[in-house]
Amino acid sequence: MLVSNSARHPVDRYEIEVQTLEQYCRAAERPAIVLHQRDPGVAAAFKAAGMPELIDDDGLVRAGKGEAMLIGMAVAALTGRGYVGYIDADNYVPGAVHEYVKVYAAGLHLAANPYAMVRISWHSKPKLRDGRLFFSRRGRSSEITNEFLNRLVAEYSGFGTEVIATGNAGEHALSLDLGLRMRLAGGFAVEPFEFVELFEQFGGVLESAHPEVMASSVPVLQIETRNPHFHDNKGEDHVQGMRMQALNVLYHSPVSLPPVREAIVEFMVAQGALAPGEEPPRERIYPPVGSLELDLLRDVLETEAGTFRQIGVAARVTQLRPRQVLPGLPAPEVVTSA
Ligand SMILES: Nc1nc2c(ncn2[C@@H]2O[C@H](COP(=O)(O)OP(=O)(O)O)[C@@H](O)[C@H]2O)c(=O)[nH]1
Ligand SMILES: [Mg+2]
Repeated sequence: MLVSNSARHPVDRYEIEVQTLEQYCRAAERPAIVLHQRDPGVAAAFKAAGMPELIDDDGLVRAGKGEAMLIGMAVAALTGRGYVGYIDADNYVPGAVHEYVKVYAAGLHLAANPYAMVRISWHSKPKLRDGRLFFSRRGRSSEITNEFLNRLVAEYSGFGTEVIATGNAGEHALSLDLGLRMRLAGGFAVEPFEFVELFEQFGGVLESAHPEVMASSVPVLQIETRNPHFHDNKGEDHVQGMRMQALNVLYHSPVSLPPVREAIVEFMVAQGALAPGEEPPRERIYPPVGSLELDLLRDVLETEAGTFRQIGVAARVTQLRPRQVLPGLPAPEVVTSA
């Protein structure tokens, strides 16, 4: 599935993406679903399905990575999928993506648990340094996010740890049985918040709303790949923004502890990202996708979202049934449109 937020003017980049995907689907005999995040019909569908929080002042779904991932998960659910795996769109090496997908499948199989997540820890990120490629083992944002997540784990366990290696992992997959129960954060807070949300809901510190998940535990498999992660370099400001979004969600979590909060504020002030005495801002946290009325979402997507299309072997997509995972959701129906 492609959830795009690419520009449509003056060049319609979205249309180019769709054409490329159509060619791929024809050659590979694979189906795909596409939509544009800023299609007014997509906003109407999420509003109708019960998530008005996703809509901005222009009446469209907010721009942001977490928002795009939420759309992807909802569409996966309404077409009957059991799992969702995410791939960033700015990867320069198709072979690396192939490896991610195999790792997802292997990890979810090995987990042997209905509530499982696989997160990719890439082997290295190449950077240009003095005209040479340097295969750095660490990412500028991940390093910080992981450090503070590990600090939280260490505060609880009493043991220093580096157990969390994938706080910012854009490449990750999970079962929908788990995903539909999780709240997702907006923007670049989305990946680190997944850990925070797992700690909150299933960490055993707060009471869980899902005892059935607690009973089986939630394995998170962090798997290191062989291929380097070669992607678009968006510069220092982008990295700084991403780090702070990660720390904001960790700071405001009810499972965060005073020493961790203090260390976060100290770091932010030292970075010039926070004035002394100020509190870190809050990120947007959306309700679980499982709370959406999926039949309404589908109806409005089909009737109002002009960009929402199924490509390729249509029959294989359309015959799937929406999942009914959480109690209280309306009964699933067969998806009928092509
Ligand atoms: N659909 C959509 N995707 C987004 C948006 N923002 C970020 N992304 C996706 O998130 C990926 C990661 O963002 P990027 O800026 O590359 O961050 P980095 O790789 O962590 O430095 C991008 O490659 C996009 O695929 C958005 O507003 N909408
Ligand atoms: Mg990137």
